[in-house]
Amino acid sequence: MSAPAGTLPPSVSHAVEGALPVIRVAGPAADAVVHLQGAQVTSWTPRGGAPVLWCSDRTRLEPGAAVRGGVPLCFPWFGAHPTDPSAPSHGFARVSTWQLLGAEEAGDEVVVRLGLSDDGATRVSAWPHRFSAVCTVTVGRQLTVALAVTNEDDVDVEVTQALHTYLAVRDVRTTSVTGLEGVPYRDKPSGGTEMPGSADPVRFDGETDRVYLGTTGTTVVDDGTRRLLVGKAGSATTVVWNPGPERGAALGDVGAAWPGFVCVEAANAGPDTVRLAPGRSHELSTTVAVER
Ligand code: TA6
Repeated sequence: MSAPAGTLPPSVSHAVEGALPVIRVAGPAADAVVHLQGAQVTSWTPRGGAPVLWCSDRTRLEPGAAVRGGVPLCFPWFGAHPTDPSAPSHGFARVSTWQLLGAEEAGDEVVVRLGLSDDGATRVSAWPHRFSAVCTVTVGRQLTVALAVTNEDDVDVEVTQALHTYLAVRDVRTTSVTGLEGVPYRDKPSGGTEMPGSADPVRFDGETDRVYLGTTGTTVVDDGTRRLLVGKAGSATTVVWNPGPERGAALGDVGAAWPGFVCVEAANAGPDTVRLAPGRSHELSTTVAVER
């Protein structure tokens, strides 16, 4: 059953968390929460299962503050802005208010679409271009988040981006991430050192912040109690991040909770930057599914 924006299907409702408006989904196959700020999914729980996404219980639910957890959208730049240190980390999209475009039920899935385009503030930002973006969240037995961006400007634009998924794990110190074996990576904690690929899965014994370039496949996160499959499309970079104890303690909205998550991010960064000619579009997406 489909419904235009304004007339939501029965499984979709408006609510408020802290000071932020959210969309709640209670679908046949899963429940989810999607914030209008950042088009950010903060919760996805398959029916009969446990929550899959980690979200800080200390995060500030206030306009303009980045929410720590779920699936933050990093756009139009990933990480620090390359030339403007005063520009917000991971771009302005995750702290912008998106418009609900519509929601529909399709079989056992519920699809929510949100949109963002340039405005007076973004046009004087560190990325001043005209653009339109649509985020499509599909809530079902798997979660899909897709970010489609169109260059509405009359010059070529460059975009770096990520779907910065926080996955809940029992303890990151006994968790492995497979699917990146043999892939060289940039090691951010050591200043971006180029590291050779490893034959082993990624394991976590301290701050881990790795940018794997030229990656297109699925990764598997195994914490010993469940296996999460993280797929992606339109993405050439995979980022794996956990702050570890010291950096975790320095982040007010993480603190002692740092062992409870790992971020596996479908991204385009560094040499995998997306270049869009006027009128052209690009879609980045990620899927998360529970294997067992
Ligand atoms: O994706 C990893 C990363 O870029 C790390 O370098 C780390 O700082 C993290 O994202 C969180 O960034 P944030 O701006 O949300 O604190």
